[in-house]
Amino acid sequence: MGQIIYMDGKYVPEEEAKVSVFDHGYLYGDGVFEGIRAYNNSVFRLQDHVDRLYDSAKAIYLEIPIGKEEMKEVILETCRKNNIRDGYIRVVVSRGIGDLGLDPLKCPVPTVVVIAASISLYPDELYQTGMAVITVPTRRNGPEGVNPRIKSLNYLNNIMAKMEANLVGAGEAILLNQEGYVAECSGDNIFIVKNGVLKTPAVYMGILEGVTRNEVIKVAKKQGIPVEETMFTRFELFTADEVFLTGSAAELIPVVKVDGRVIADGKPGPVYASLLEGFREVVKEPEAIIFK
Ligand code: PXG
Repeated sequence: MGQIIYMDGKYVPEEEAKVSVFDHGYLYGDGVFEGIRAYNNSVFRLQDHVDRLYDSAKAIYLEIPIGKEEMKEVILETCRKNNIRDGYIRVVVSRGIGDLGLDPLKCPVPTVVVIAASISLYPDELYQTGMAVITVPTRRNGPEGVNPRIKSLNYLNNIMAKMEANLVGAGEAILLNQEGYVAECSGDNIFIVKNGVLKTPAVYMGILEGVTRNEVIKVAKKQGIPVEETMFTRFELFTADEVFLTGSAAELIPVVKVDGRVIADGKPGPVYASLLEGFREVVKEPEAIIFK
Protein backbone atom coordinates (compact mmCIF):
# COMPACT_ATOMS: atom_id res chain seq x y z
CA MET A 1 0.00 0.00 0.00
CA GLY A 2 1.28 3.47 -0.85
CA GLN A 3 2.21 5.83 1.92
CA ILE A 4 0.53 9.04 2.97
CA ILE A 5 2.99 11.92 3.07
CA TYR A 6 2.59 15.25 4.78
CA MET A 7 3.57 17.98 2.38
CA ASP A 8 3.07 21.73 2.82
CA GLY A 9 -0.06 21.51 4.96
CA LYS A 10 -1.70 18.51 3.29
CA TYR A 11 -1.65 14.74 3.65
CA VAL A 12 -1.26 13.33 0.16
CA PRO A 13 -0.63 9.90 -1.44
CA GLU A 14 3.07 9.35 -2.12
CA GLU A 15 2.51 9.64 -5.89
CA GLU A 16 1.42 13.23 -5.32
CA ALA A 17 4.21 14.11 -2.91
CA LYS A 18 6.50 15.72 -5.49
CA VAL A 19 9.12 18.39 -4.97
CA SER A 20 9.90 20.94 -7.68
CA VAL A 21 13.23 20.78 -9.52
CA PHE A 22 13.49 24.47 -8.61
CA ASP A 23 13.39 23.69 -4.89
CA HIS A 24 16.69 24.81 -3.40
CA GLY A 25 16.73 21.66 -1.29
CA TYR A 26 17.24 19.84 -4.59
CA LEU A 27 19.38 22.43 -6.36
CA TYR A 28 21.71 23.24 -3.47
CA GLY A 29 21.05 20.90 -0.55
CA ASP A 30 19.63 24.00 1.12
CA GLY A 31 17.56 22.73 4.01
CA VAL A 32 17.50 20.71 7.22
CA PHE A 33 16.12 17.35 8.32
CA GLU A 34 15.49 14.93 11.16
CA GLY A 35 15.40 11.14 11.43
CA ILE A 36 13.20 10.01 14.32
CA ARG A 37 12.19 6.60 15.73
CA ALA A 38 8.77 5.47 16.86
CA TYR A 39 8.66 2.61 19.36
CA ASN A 40 5.66 0.87 20.77
CA ASN A 41 3.06 3.51 19.73
CA SER A 42 5.20 6.41 20.89
CA VAL A 43 7.58 8.79 19.11
CA PHE A 44 10.93 8.67 20.87
CA ARG A 45 12.26 12.02 22.13
CA LEU A 46 9.95 13.96 19.82
CA GLN A 47 10.64 17.24 21.62
CA ASP A 48 14.44 16.81 21.33
CA HIS A 49 14.20 16.12 17.60
CA VAL A 50 11.84 19.04 16.98
CA ASP A 51 14.10 21.35 19.02
CA ARG A 52 17.14 20.25 16.99
CA LEU A 53 15.23 20.74 13.71
CA TYR A 54 14.29 24.32 14.62
CA ASP A 55 17.82 25.05 15.88
CA SER A 56 19.29 23.72 12.62
CA ALA A 57 16.80 25.86 10.66
CA LYS A 58 17.63 28.94 12.70
CA ALA A 59 21.32 28.47 12.05
CA ILE A 60 20.74 28.55 8.27
CA TYR A 61 18.29 31.51 8.39
CA LEU A 62 15.36 29.25 7.55
CA GLU A 63 12.03 30.04 9.13
CA ILE A 64 9.87 26.94 9.37
CA PRO A 65 6.34 28.05 8.41
CA ILE A 66 4.62 26.10 11.22
CA GLY A 67 5.32 26.27 14.97
CA LYS A 68 6.86 23.51 17.06
CA GLU A 69 3.54 22.39 18.56
CA GLU A 70 1.97 22.04 15.13
CA MET A 71 5.06 20.23 13.86
CA LYS A 72 4.80 17.69 16.68
CA GLU A 73 1.10 17.15 15.88
CA VAL A 74 1.90 16.76 12.13
CA ILE A 75 4.54 14.13 12.94
CA LEU A 76 2.10 12.18 15.12
CA GLU A 77 -0.71 12.51 12.57
CA THR A 78 1.57 11.29 9.75
CA CYS A 79 2.29 8.20 11.86
CA ARG A 80 -1.47 7.69 12.40
CA LYS A 81 -2.28 8.07 8.71
CA ASN A 82 0.29 5.35 7.93
CA ASN A 83 -0.63 3.16 10.88
CA ILE A 84 2.91 3.40 12.24
CA ARG A 85 3.49 2.25 15.81
CA ASP A 86 7.13 1.27 15.30
CA GLY A 87 9.00 3.00 12.55
CA TYR A 88 11.29 5.65 11.22
CA ILE A 89 10.14 9.19 10.56
CA ARG A 90 11.88 11.64 8.26
CA VAL A 91 11.16 15.36 8.51
CA VAL A 92 12.60 17.57 5.77
CA VAL A 93 12.36 21.33 5.55
CA SER A 94 13.98 22.86 2.50
CA ARG A 95 14.37 26.47 1.41
CA GLY A 96 11.58 25.99 -1.10
CA ILE A 97 11.04 26.93 -4.72
CA GLY A 98 13.25 29.69 -6.12
CA ASP A 99 15.02 30.35 -9.38
CA LEU A 100 18.28 28.84 -10.61
CA GLY A 101 20.32 31.39 -8.70
CA LEU A 102 21.72 30.79 -5.27
CA ASP A 103 19.79 33.59 -3.60
CA PRO A 104 17.59 32.14 -0.83
CA LEU A 105 15.60 35.39 -0.76
CA LYS A 106 14.05 34.20 -4.04
CA CYS A 107 12.48 31.28 -2.15
CA PRO A 108 9.51 32.74 -0.28
CA VAL A 109 7.98 29.51 1.09
CA PRO A 110 9.95 26.62 2.64
CA THR A 111 8.87 23.12 1.65
CA VAL A 112 7.90 20.92 4.60
CA VAL A 113 7.70 17.13 4.22
CA VAL A 114 7.07 14.41 6.82
CA ILE A 115 7.37 10.73 5.94
CA ALA A 116 6.49 7.98 8.44
CA ALA A 117 7.74 4.61 7.28
CA SER A 118 8.38 1.21 8.73
CA ILE A 119 12.01 0.68 9.63
CA SER A 120 14.33 -1.84 8.06
CA LEU A 121 16.32 -2.94 11.07
CA TYR A 122 19.96 -3.93 10.91
CA PRO A 123 20.46 -7.70 11.06
CA ASP A 124 20.41 -9.03 14.64
CA GLU A 125 23.73 -10.68 13.96
CA LEU A 126 25.46 -7.29 13.78
CA TYR A 127 24.54 -6.64 17.42
CA GLN A 128 25.99 -10.02 18.44
CA THR A 129 29.19 -10.08 16.42
CA GLY A 130 29.98 -6.38 15.98
CA MET A 131 31.16 -4.42 13.02
CA ALA A 132 34.49 -3.62 11.39
CA VAL A 133 34.92 0.10 10.70
CA ILE A 134 37.64 2.35 9.36
CA THR A 135 38.77 5.92 9.77
CA VAL A 136 38.55 7.67 6.41
CA PRO A 137 40.54 10.40 4.65
CA THR A 138 37.51 12.70 4.41
CA ARG A 139 37.45 14.92 7.50
CA ARG A 140 34.38 16.14 9.34
CA ASN A 141 33.69 19.66 8.17
CA GLY A 142 34.61 22.21 10.81
CA PRO A 143 32.28 24.56 12.69
CA GLU A 144 33.61 27.51 10.70
CA GLY A 145 31.77 26.13 7.63
CA VAL A 146 28.47 24.27 7.85
CA ASN A 147 28.60 23.55 11.56
CA PRO A 148 28.24 19.79 12.19
CA ARG A 149 25.60 20.64 14.81
CA ILE A 150 23.33 21.60 11.90
CA LYS A 151 21.52 18.55 10.54
CA SER A 152 21.56 19.99 7.05
CA LEU A 153 20.53 18.44 3.74
CA ASN A 154 24.14 18.87 2.68
CA TYR A 155 25.50 15.43 3.54
CA LEU A 156 28.09 15.13 0.78
CA ASN A 157 30.95 15.07 3.24
CA ASN A 158 29.29 12.20 5.10
CA ILE A 159 28.42 10.41 1.87
CA MET A 160 32.02 10.59 0.63
CA ALA A 161 33.15 9.15 3.96
CA LYS A 162 30.57 6.37 3.70
CA MET A 163 31.77 5.57 0.15
CA GLU A 164 35.35 5.35 1.37
CA ALA A 165 34.22 2.80 3.96
CA ASN A 166 31.99 0.91 1.50
CA LEU A 167 34.84 0.54 -0.99
CA VAL A 168 36.88 -1.50 1.47
CA GLY A 169 33.93 -3.42 2.89
CA ALA A 170 33.76 -1.56 6.21
CA GLY A 171 30.38 -1.03 7.85
CA GLU A 172 30.84 2.59 8.85
CA ALA A 173 33.31 5.43 8.39
CA ILE A 174 34.86 7.23 11.34
CA LEU A 175 35.61 10.84 10.49
CA LEU A 176 38.33 12.78 12.27
CA ASN A 177 37.91 16.50 12.78
CA GLN A 178 40.20 19.11 11.25
CA GLU A 179 42.75 18.63 14.07
CA GLY A 180 42.86 14.86 13.68
CA TYR A 181 40.76 14.01 16.74
CA VAL A 182 37.95 11.47 16.44
CA ALA A 183 34.67 13.26 15.67
CA GLU A 184 31.90 10.85 14.68
CA CYS A 185 30.74 8.51 11.91
CA SER A 186 28.90 9.28 8.67
CA GLY A 187 25.53 8.79 10.37
CA ASP A 188 26.33 7.78 13.96
CA ASN A 189 28.07 9.08 17.06
CA ILE A 190 30.94 7.12 18.59
CA PHE A 191 31.77 5.91 22.11
CA ILE A 192 34.73 4.09 23.64
CA VAL A 193 35.17 2.39 27.01
CA LYS A 194 38.56 2.39 28.73
CA ASN A 195 39.14 1.09 32.26
CA GLY A 196 35.44 1.34 33.05
CA VAL A 197 35.08 4.94 31.83
CA LEU A 198 32.72 5.73 28.95
CA LYS A 199 34.14 8.38 26.62
CA THR A 200 32.63 10.19 23.66
CA PRO A 201 33.75 13.24 21.69
CA ALA A 202 32.46 16.47 23.19
CA VAL A 203 29.99 18.48 21.11
CA TYR A 204 32.60 21.22 20.62
CA MET A 205 34.82 18.69 18.78
CA GLY A 206 32.54 19.26 15.77
CA ILE A 207 29.81 16.62 15.83
CA LEU A 208 26.07 16.30 15.52
CA GLU A 209 24.65 16.21 19.04
CA GLY A 210 22.87 12.91 18.62
CA VAL A 211 19.63 12.23 20.45
CA THR A 212 20.74 8.62 20.94
CA ARG A 213 24.17 9.79 22.16
CA ASN A 214 22.57 11.99 24.80
CA GLU A 215 20.28 9.17 25.88
CA VAL A 216 23.18 6.73 26.19
CA ILE A 217 25.03 9.23 28.39
CA LYS A 218 21.94 9.45 30.64
CA VAL A 219 21.60 5.65 30.80
CA ALA A 220 25.30 5.34 31.68
CA LYS A 221 25.00 7.84 34.52
CA LYS A 222 21.93 6.00 35.81
CA GLN A 223 23.94 2.77 35.77
CA GLY A 224 26.80 4.41 37.69
CA ILE A 225 29.21 4.33 34.73
CA PRO A 226 31.53 7.36 34.71
CA VAL A 227 31.16 9.41 31.51
CA GLU A 228 33.63 11.80 29.92
CA GLU A 229 32.78 14.05 26.98
CA THR A 230 36.28 14.63 25.78
CA MET A 231 38.70 14.41 22.87
CA PHE A 232 40.67 11.38 21.75
CA THR A 233 42.66 10.15 18.78
CA ARG A 234 42.80 6.96 16.72
CA PHE A 235 45.26 5.57 19.29
CA GLU A 236 42.54 5.59 21.96
CA LEU A 237 40.22 3.82 19.53
CA PHE A 238 42.71 1.04 18.78
CA THR A 239 43.52 0.49 22.45
CA ALA A 240 39.99 0.84 23.82
CA ASP A 241 38.34 -1.97 25.80
CA GLU A 242 35.12 -1.37 23.86
CA VAL A 243 33.92 0.74 20.94
CA PHE A 244 30.34 1.28 19.81
CA LEU A 245 28.26 3.62 17.66
CA THR A 246 24.89 5.25 18.31
CA GLY A 247 22.13 6.62 16.10
CA SER A 248 18.35 6.69 15.82
CA ALA A 249 18.33 3.97 13.18
CA ALA A 250 21.16 1.82 14.55
CA GLU A 251 20.48 2.34 18.28
CA LEU A 252 23.77 1.00 19.75
CA ILE A 253 26.04 -1.03 17.44
CA PRO A 254 29.24 -2.68 18.68
CA VAL A 255 32.53 -2.20 16.83
CA VAL A 256 35.09 -4.98 17.03
CA LYS A 257 37.71 -3.80 14.54
CA VAL A 258 39.06 -0.36 13.66
CA ASP A 259 41.52 0.07 10.78
CA GLY A 260 42.47 -3.61 11.02
CA ARG A 261 43.11 -3.49 14.79
CA VAL A 262 40.95 -5.93 16.74
CA ILE A 263 39.32 -4.19 19.71
CA ALA A 264 40.11 -6.04 22.96
CA ASP A 265 39.08 -9.69 22.48
CA GLY A 266 37.10 -8.94 19.31
CA LYS A 267 33.70 -9.34 20.93
CA PRO A 268 31.10 -6.77 22.04
CA GLY A 269 31.87 -5.87 25.66
CA PRO A 270 29.92 -5.86 28.93
CA VAL A 271 29.47 -2.08 29.16
CA TYR A 272 27.99 -2.10 25.66
CA ALA A 273 25.61 -4.92 26.60
CA SER A 274 24.50 -3.15 29.75
CA LEU A 275 23.92 0.17 27.98
CA LEU A 276 21.99 -1.49 25.14
CA GLU A 277 19.73 -3.17 27.66
CA GLY A 278 19.24 0.11 29.53
CA PHE A 279 18.53 1.96 26.30
CA ARG A 280 15.98 -0.62 25.15
CA GLU A 281 14.17 -0.19 28.48
CA VAL A 282 14.04 3.60 28.06
CA VAL A 283 12.54 3.46 24.56
CA LYS A 284 9.62 1.41 25.92
CA GLU A 285 8.51 4.30 28.15
CA PRO A 286 5.40 5.97 26.70
CA GLU A 287 6.13 9.53 25.63
CA ALA A 288 4.56 11.20 22.58
CA ILE A 289 1.71 8.72 22.11
CA ILE A 290 0.57 8.11 18.52
CA PHE A 291 -2.77 6.29 18.95
CA LYS A 292 -4.48 7.40 22.19
N1 PXG B 1 25.92 11.92 13.50
C1 PXG B 1 25.46 12.19 12.27
C2 PXG B 1 26.33 12.91 11.30
C3 PXG B 1 24.15 11.81 11.92
O1 PXG B 1 23.67 12.09 10.71
C4 PXG B 1 23.88 10.84 14.14
C5 PXG B 1 25.18 11.27 14.42
C6 PXG B 1 23.07 10.20 15.21
O2 PXG B 1 22.11 11.11 15.71
P1 PXG B 1 20.74 10.63 16.37
O3 PXG B 1 20.07 11.88 16.80
O4 PXG B 1 19.99 9.87 15.33
O5 PXG B 1 21.12 9.76 17.52
C7 PXG B 1 23.36 11.12 12.86
C8 PXG B 1 21.97 10.65 12.50
C9 PXG B 1 21.19 6.50 8.19
C10 PXG B 1 21.02 7.93 8.59
O6 PXG B 1 20.51 6.08 7.26
C11 PXG B 1 21.53 8.42 9.77
C12 PXG B 1 21.36 9.77 10.10
C13 PXG B 1 20.69 10.56 9.23
C14 PXG B 1 20.19 10.06 8.07
C15 PXG B 1 20.32 8.74 7.73
O7 PXG B 1 22.02 5.82 8.79
N2 PXG B 1 21.85 10.32 11.20
